Amino acid sequence: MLHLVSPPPILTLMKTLAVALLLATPALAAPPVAILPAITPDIPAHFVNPTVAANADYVKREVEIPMRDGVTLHTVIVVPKGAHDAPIMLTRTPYHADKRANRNDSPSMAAELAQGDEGFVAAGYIRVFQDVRGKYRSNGDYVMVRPVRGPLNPTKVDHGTDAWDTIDWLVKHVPESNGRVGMIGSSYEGFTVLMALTDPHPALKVAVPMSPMVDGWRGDDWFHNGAFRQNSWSYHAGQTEAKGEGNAIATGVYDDYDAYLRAGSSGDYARKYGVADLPFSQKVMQHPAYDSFWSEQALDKTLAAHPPKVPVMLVVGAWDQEDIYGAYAVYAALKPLGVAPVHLVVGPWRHSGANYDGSSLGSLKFTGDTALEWRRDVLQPFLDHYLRAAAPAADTPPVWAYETGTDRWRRLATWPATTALTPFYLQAGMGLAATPAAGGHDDYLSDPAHPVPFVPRPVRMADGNVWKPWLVSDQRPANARPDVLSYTGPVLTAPVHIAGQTMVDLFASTTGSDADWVVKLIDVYPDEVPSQPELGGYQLAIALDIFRGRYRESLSTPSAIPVDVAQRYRFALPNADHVFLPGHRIMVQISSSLFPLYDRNPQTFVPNIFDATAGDYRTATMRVLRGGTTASAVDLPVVND
Ligand code: PG9
Repeated sequence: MLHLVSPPPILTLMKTLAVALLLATPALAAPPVAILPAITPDIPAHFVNPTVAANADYVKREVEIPMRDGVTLHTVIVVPKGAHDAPIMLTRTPYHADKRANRNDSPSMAAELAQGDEGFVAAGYIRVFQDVRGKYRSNGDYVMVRPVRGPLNPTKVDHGTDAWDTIDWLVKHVPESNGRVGMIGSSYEGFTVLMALTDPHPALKVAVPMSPMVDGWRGDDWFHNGAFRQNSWSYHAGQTEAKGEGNAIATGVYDDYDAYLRAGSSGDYARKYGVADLPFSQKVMQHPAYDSFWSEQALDKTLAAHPPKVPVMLVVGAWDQEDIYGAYAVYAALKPLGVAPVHLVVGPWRHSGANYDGSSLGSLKFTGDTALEWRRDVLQPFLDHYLRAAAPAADTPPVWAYETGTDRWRRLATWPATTALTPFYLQAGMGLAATPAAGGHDDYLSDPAHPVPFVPRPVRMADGNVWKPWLVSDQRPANARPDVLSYTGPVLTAPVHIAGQTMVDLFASTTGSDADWVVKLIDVYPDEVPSQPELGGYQLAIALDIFRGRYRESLSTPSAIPVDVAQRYRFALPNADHVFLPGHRIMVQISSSLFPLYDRNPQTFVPNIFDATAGDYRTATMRVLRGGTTASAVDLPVVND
């Protein structure tokens, strides 16, 4: 046992005196320089944790790959230990390559990389992530979705050349590779995959663009049919305030509905919170219409003009809340040309949902992990087929579509499954039927001071739990509003299967001189759903979109709507493959706002809505016509199974 014994008080006193004497006598003190320890830096220039590195089943290399103009791009290469003759999967990202290659700090490559990469790890692939030009650790200038070389990009470089130079370097400098490269990525990363196809390196053997941004005006990130998606402002802040990650917009207002409404026009919001000074915000505000700035960078058109000889699998979610347009547009552009195999996969997913767990979305539950099913059963054999010399032929479906409603994957020969359209006409008494009504109209007052919220308030667009599943959120709150018309068909006694794009054929007038039209095709569930009671009476949007009336005659040249004169608005809703089951009803909701996701239409024609002033925002009576030569309808792509 240890006994602690205090020293006798006389000894303690002597020691204290000795120390005091030493300090008080300068002649006896050591020179200060001699006793100070040397200052050495504690952060090494480069450090790889030797324990992690030794135990890991992979090796991570960081390289700066030179492009043809001398700019270097930061690239992270993750190689399974012992790999040889391995394919390379490349992702080019504006979202921080170091982070993309590091989900967890783990000695296991599968745990280190993202969930969507698990199949590649199991298959022994080399995984590569690269910061695009100008972002994070890559040099050069960042240009938002840098257009292809040409009128909008007079430089010698674009994502096509950068991908080419990167692939060329990889196949020459990664000795474990078999010289075959695939590219994969979602959204912006899907856009960079498509851009690589504008100038494909011969070693690029296969491409998988998921939810790619293709046309920022028609129906992807920035506008839908001319209506501006206001969450773009916070995207500009995050992406372009700095080379690394920018800041969130600090509005000091919890409810986005209030923040946007109080600011005035969307341009006023951008000016109020400083993001209008960002160069890309200015470009957007200078190009509100579908002019050459947008149409010449629409990638479906670029690729159709120079179809790549690389097999492609386009992937998109049925409820993709960010880029629901592009994958189908590229499929429609490339498939008929027959230059290389083009496959389409549509899962019951949100934006980029293909990379995560696909067992559910919002209130919807599926029969299994649909995303894993796709990655394991379709994607991996498809990739192996093109990336491994001795892989067996893959039986890849031309189109693999998850039929919602019946909840099953289906193998289709092509998309859409039909081009025939079956009109469902708006009826008196808020009905919906196969034959046109006799005539008449329904009116509502659209008040820009009280726009229809796209999700129930308080609206928090930055909250992923709100944002990611919003397209499957219950539409009953909108249905309850007096400024939303809801036309509902009878209870179905037989299934109605649609597979394609619903066309809106709306005849309407307004007391204003501009107007937005929001149309939602909805599956109304039975009053009771025994297997999932909370779905009783649920109003599930199958396809919805907004159309800015000033573009009814020309997408590039807006024109005022003549007051009180019926106009025809014909536009497509996003694609859907859905079965309205017996016991359900089909509903069409029509309204004039979807706020604050979309900016408000002032309902007075002004040259540029970003510059609309308070006095321009006016209430208008909207009139939806039924019957005769102005029989409003939704034309459904009904499939006769
Ligand atoms: N939807 C995002 C985006 C893509 C391209 C341009 C702007 C935004 C994304 O998820 O990457």
